[in-house]
Formats: sequence, C-alpha cells, structure tokens
Amino acid sequence: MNVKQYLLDKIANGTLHVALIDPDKQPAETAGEIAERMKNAGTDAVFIGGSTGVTSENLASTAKAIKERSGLPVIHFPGGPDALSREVDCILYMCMMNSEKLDNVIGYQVMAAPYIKKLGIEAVSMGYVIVEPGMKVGEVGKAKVVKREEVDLAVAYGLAAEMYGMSFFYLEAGSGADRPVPPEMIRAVKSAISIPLIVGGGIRTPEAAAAAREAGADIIVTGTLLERCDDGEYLGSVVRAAKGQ
Ligand code: 1GP
Repeated sequence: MNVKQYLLDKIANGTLHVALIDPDKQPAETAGEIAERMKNAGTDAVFIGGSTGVTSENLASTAKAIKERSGLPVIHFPGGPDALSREVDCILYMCMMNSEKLDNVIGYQVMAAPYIKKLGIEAVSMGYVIVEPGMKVGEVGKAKVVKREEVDLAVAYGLAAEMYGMSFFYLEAGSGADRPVPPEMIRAVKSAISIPLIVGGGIRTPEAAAAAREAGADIIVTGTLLERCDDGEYLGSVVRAAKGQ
C-alpha cells in the first residue's frame, strides 16, 4: 500500500479523521479494540506514537493488533529515532521545525534514514510545528512554541515546509491541550500553502472538530478522546464533524 497516495486520494474528497494511539498507554490488544471502534466510527487511518515510552517492541505489537482488528492503514508518528518497525505501513519522516534541539530538526532523521531504507518502510515527509500550549511534546521536543497570536509565523513555517518539498504540514497544539490550534491560524496557513494541512491537539468535541475542518484542516487528529471515551455514538459524532458528514 502507498499510504501517501491513499491519504492524498481521500483528501481530494474532503477532510479526514485520524486516530492517534500511543503504544505506551495500553496493551496491544486494547489498542486493537480502540482501532476497531474508531474504524466503525468512520476513522480513515491510525497514527501510532507518543512522546515517551515507545519501543520497537510495543510499536510492532500495537501496529499488528491495530491492522488485524481494524484493517486501517497504520502510520508511525515517531517521537524519536529509537523505535522502528516494519509492521507499520509508513513512517512520518518528520522535522520538528521549531525545535531548538538540532537533533529534532535533522539529526535523528539522518540517524534513522539507513534503517528506514533497510526495513523498506515508506517514508512520508512532514513539517511539524508546535503551537501553544505545546504540552509534553513541546517540552520533550524543546520546541520554541508558536504563540496562538503568531499567525504570520505559523504561515511562514508552512511555506518553508512547502518550499522544502515536504508532503504534509502539521500544526500541533500538543496532546491533551486545553485549547486546540486557533481556527484563524488554521485558516491563514491553509490559504497560504498547497500541501495538505494536518491539525491536532486538544480536539475532543464535535464543535472543535468542525471548527478545525471549517478553517481548512485536511486531516484532523484526535488521541486523548479515544483513551477516555468508549462511547461509539459520541466518537462517531466527533469523526463525522471532522469529516463534515
Ligand atoms: C496528536 O496531539 C494530537 O498530534 C493528539 O492530541 O491527544 O489532545 O487529541 P489529543
């Protein structure tokens, strides 16, 4: 499967919803159940990742369980260079553009590249920018977070990602954020770039998902909600709002 093409084809028909599952938060079997529930709710793909505690072992077992239970594409959303697995369908080959630690911008990517090649994993390039409040990923990633009112700066990062030839651009408020990326920022970035825009962090309600979609997000990611809620009806309402259905 070519995951990049799968995502681009789907985006051509509207906004997608992606479920983020952290392999460190539950046993693989439970991750499989969550993925199956999300598949039934209408989710288009699964990101696997977390800022800490991800190993090649829990990544592989979680990816396997998710694929078996849901059949959804499994996309590795890496938190560092330590964990890799050929059980995933692709890896987001990402640059944390606003990290003050050079390793997060380019060092880890160089370190991982030969292994990704050897394992034959599809690498999908992505510019990744942390927006206030940034949460754990901002802290662990040593990000110089983009403030909520720094819309022009967010646009500049998006343009830089596009000029670098990156396939996707991701605005991240951080997992568990009390406020998602502001719709004005999403709108401004979306109108400035032509590569697909991913938005995540703090989206837990149909209203927040709809606001991100209406502002122009091409992919909406939710993580915390899936850990806290097993009500298929409610999850479905968030996914439908994300997808405009
Ligand atoms: C992934 O940050 C998102 O990028 C997930 O955020 O856990 O707040 O949904 P939540």
